[in-house]
Amino acid sequence: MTDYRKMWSDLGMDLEKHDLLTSALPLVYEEVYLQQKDRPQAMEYFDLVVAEIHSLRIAELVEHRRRGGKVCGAFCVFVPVEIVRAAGAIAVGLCGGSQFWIPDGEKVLPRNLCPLIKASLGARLSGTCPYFQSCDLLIGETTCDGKKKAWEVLGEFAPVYVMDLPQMKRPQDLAAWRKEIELFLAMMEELTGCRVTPERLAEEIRLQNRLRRALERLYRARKADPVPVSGKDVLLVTQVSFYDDPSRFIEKTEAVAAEAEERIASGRGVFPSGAPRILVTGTPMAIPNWKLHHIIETAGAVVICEETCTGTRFFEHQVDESGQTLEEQLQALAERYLKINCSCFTPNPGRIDDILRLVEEYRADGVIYYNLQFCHGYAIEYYAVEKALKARGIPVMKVETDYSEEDAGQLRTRVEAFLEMLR
Ligand code: BJ8
Repeated sequence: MTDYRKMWSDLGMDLEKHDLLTSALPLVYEEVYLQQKDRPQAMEYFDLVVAEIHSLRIAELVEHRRRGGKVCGAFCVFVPVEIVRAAGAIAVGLCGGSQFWIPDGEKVLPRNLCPLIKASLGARLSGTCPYFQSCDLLIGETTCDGKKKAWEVLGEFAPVYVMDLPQMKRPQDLAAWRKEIELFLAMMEELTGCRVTPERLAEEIRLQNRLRRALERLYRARKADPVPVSGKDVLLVTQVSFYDDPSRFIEKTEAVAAEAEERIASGRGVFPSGAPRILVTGTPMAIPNWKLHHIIETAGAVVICEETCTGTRFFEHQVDESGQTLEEQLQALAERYLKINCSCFTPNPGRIDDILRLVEEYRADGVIYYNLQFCHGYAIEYYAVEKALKARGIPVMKVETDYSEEDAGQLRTRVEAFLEMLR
């Protein structure tokens, strides 16, 4: 087996601390993933990705940089990765999903802040995340207040570029966002020394659209009853999409989707037909945050869709591929990305329409509203979401939680009571 310690040490990582982080993962993964029954065989690839999470892909990033290429990290699905790649760089998602990084994050950030932000900064500060260590540039964005202020702190430890995302969706906001993407393109060209041509950008737009369609295909399979693949497995696939090589990811995801479709044809499911079907909506779940899905799916229900940024908000809507010039392509990118319904927008009625549509499409029996602690945007938006769901008689429950296991027992009790009510 290859020894990656030299690679990690060359990346400036804290090896002792890193050992602590990686020693816990196999046990958790065994319990949450490997003990599931009758998983699609094609999930083996994703098991391997997790087993080698800090090695195989990192070696590719290191090699890319050795050849003079750049690596950019992003924290939000608003960052147009098509442009990053068209400029010759590799894009990786960096959102922290582990409790391990919280104490380091709290050294520089308030404790009463969203765990995703604290873990993301903690990952950088602790020197235990090789993805952070491999990045030449970190790309932040002005979404929630927590994130946009955290970039100022992060900027003391690494180069950070911030994209200014409008908070409304009026025509002038679209124009401003288009301009922002144009500035982003110029910055990327300067960083990499590569010109973004319409041909290269068209290629990356097509590739990212294919990636979106692969996820869409896998999600479509979840509409069946019995459901052919667990919510946990699909969540993992989506999480991996943020940092895997896009072409390889498409191939591997298509393989899981194809297997799921074969199962549907033969009526085979991973949960019994009639198991309560749960739609999860709310804040993203960065790897290795599998907490809520694990509780739901070990309580006899199945997660059939996520209206989150590690779910439909990431892959819905294609970028129009007909643009021939950079101007047209930038417009198409701006339009597509501004369709994402994050709670940082005011007002944000599109998200409610999405949730209602997805409940119907995926035949959900109930909705669990997943709110990371101290995420005010999503917490406040619950008012409107609950009202809309209740008006249609769709049961909904809100859970507010962090990355720790402290409230797992309490959460389980609440989820079980909700499922009991659905039955
Ligand atoms: S587009 S959801 S990925 S901002 S959970 S950090 S909002 S306090 S992650 Fe997000 Fe982009 Fe929106 Fe999606 Fe802030 Fe809330 Fe934390 Fe969040």
